[in-house]
Amino acid sequence: MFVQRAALWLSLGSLAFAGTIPRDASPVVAERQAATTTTLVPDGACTNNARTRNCWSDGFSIATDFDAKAPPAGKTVTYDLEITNTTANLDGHGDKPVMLINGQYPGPTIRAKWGDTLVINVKNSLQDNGTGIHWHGIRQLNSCQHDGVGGITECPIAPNKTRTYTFKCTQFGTTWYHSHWSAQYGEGVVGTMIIDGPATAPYDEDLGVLPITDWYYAPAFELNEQAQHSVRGPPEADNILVNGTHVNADGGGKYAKMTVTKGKRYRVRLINTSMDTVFHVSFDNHPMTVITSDFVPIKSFVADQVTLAIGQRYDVIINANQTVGNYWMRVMIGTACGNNKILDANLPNIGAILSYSGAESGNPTTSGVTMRTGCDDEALSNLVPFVKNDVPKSVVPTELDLNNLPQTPPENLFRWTIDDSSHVVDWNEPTLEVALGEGNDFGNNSNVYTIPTKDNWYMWWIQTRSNIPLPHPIHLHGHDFYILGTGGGVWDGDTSKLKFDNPPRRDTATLPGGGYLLLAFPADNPGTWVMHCHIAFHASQGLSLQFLEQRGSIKSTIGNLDEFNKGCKEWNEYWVPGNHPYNQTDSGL
Ligand SMILES: *[C@@H]1O[C@H](CO)[C@@H](O)[C@H](O)[C@H]1NC(C)=O
Ligand SMILES: *[C@@H]1O[C@H](CO)[C@@H](O)[C@H](O)[C@H]1NC(C)=O
Ligand SMILES: *[C@@H]1O[C@H](CO)[C@@H](O)[C@H](O)[C@H]1NC(C)=O
Ligand SMILES: *[C@@H]1O[C@H](CO)[C@@H](O)[C@H](O)[C@H]1NC(C)=O
Ligand SMILES: *[C@@H]1O[C@H](CO)[C@@H](O)[C@H](O)[C@H]1NC(C)=O
Ligand SMILES: *[C@@H]1O[C@H](CO)[C@@H](O)[C@H](O)[C@H]1NC(C)=O
Ligand SMILES: *[C@@H]1O[C@H](CO)[C@@H](O)[C@H](O)[C@H]1NC(C)=O
Ligand SMILES: *[C@@H]1O[C@H](CO)[C@@H](O)[C@H](O)[C@H]1NC(C)=O
Ligand SMILES: [Cu+2]
Repeated sequence: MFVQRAALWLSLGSLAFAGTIPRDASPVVAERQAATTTTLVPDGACTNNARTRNCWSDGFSIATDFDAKAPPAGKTVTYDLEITNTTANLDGHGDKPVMLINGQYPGPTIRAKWGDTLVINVKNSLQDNGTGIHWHGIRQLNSCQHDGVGGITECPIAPNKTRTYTFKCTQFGTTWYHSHWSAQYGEGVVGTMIIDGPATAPYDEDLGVLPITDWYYAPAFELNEQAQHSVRGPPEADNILVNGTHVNADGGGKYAKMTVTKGKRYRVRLINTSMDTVFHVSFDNHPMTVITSDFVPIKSFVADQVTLAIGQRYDVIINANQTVGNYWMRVMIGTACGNNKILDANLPNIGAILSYSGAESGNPTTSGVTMRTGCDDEALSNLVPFVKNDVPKSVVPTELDLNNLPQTPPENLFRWTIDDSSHVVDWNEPTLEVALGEGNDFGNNSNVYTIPTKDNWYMWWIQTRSNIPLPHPIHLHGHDFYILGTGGGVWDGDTSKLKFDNPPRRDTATLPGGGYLLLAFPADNPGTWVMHCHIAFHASQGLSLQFLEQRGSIKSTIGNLDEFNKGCKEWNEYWVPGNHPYNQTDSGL
């Protein structure tokens, strides 16, 4: 083993510090404009069934702008999750150390309905790590203390302690949850979530979640230490898992299998839960009707294959109208951005089996479309939100420069920067704690950007200035962002070419290698929200920042802080300077 977890703090001493005073973004005056052009307003007689998935309940349907309203007073749905340090053999290659939720991979699917309140008790039964669970893509409207990010919205959960997360499901669709504590999600601390609601196209049955991940045989914390010292990151992944299972290069293990009945249409919820891999997905002979991107319902479109960047989700409908038999579901790797080693284990690009009831047993023999190998997102022109919202053209961009620091001996730590500062969080003093007090010292390298004015729009021009041309899947907490433009090279500053009219909106979008990404969102959710690259290793290497949104309104809107305060008391008792089994060697995210 290459244990070099000393001196991050010493090395940080030589970084360019960005100062402790948060930087203000350019203010804009335009109000958020929820366009009211949709007409579908179902009445009580309109119920959600196979032919009317656009309906939901009285006054709520697929035409509802869920950023503006959600059904009131749903049920309270409770889950208990326990994280343990154990071993598992998921692809037949042999046991490896993992950290699991309730002893399973992926963790249990959390399921609730639009408007319900989730109450999730998370117990940390690891001996030697903190933890914290982030509910990816959940807006956490007025509940930022439940976002689950150690050092930002909470102190981590100390070993043998429990934290209760409580939040309302204001959106519906498919997502996942994962540890946000250092590289821990790569150890297996991942699960899926379904919030039932209306949909933009009809289907008969819901096959549920289909999470796809890259899979490494070495422990993620070990890989993360390697990544700290290398530009590209750690060694390449060894395999993929589809719904928690796959075969390995030597032939052991098994494929996930979905069983369908001829004549029915099925919803499948594709989720990329990987550390570092882009996936292209298809079903032989079964084109997909795509109905969501992340949580946002879109005007449905038909595709032979879809591309999932890290953290992204697509819900698709497949029509079981082919000859009864077995068909491959294919997963191709975005080889243009690395991870080619997976191909050794997965040469025919096979992901799982789609099997008709009544088919003979045995593996499929079907062939499929030529799979893409690139790393760009789906074409933005395909991702048209069903509920139309426009961005005011008066919004002014604030530039965010993405770069990296030179590696310097002897540690040769590799660090990404935003505006010359590599993000590091302080687990003992989360941003939310500072924000609720009077002070302005958020710590060195806290990468805080203030967005103070309620309902004003803020626009961000993320520009690659590094000459390492890797694509970065950028993920924002607390909001869906609107994607106004993206491309290679340096943006020319011409706002007239941007898309303000119902642009794609979602919570994760790819910054093209060497290029730029233009995002906007309104300040309508007081709190502290991190925006980071979702490549686990890049987040560890500091590629993130946080928005401090409507600071003056946080205390009065987020309500009960008992769990937050209890969590910090317990963590501070556990994580005493100089007295913990391992040190923080990365950003902490
Ligand atoms: C997991 O268990 C191993 C020993 O089996 C131990 O070395 C390691 O520190 C444990 N990790 C955590 C996070 O508890
Ligand atoms: C865990 O917490 C429980 C309840 O607080 C306590 O009884 C138990 O001794 C603790 N176990 C360890 C290993 O600290
Ligand atoms: C994936 O596995 C889960 C748990 O076994 C199951 O509920 C789900 O239906 C599977 N997904 C598909 C698409 O078959
Ligand atoms: C999905 O694909 C992207 C490619 O951008 C990859 O980097 C990312 O880590 C994958 N994982 C998730 C969780 O989507
Ligand atoms: C099967 O369903 C797909 C998707 O709805 C459709 O495009 C295709 O025409 C159908 N094929 C047959 C043979 O009905
Ligand atoms: C923050 O950076 C300044 C300037 O380099 C340094 O003097 C100070 O000790 C740092 N503070 C902490 C808490 O590391
Ligand atoms: C953690 O860092 C401190 C110095 O900051 C060092 O004394 C200690 O040995 C380190 N602990 C481990 C487990 O590496
Ligand atoms: C978490 O535990 C793993 C061992 O399971 C260890 O390698 C890592 O350093 C720990 N991280 C921290 C920050 O304690
Ligand atoms: Cu990245």
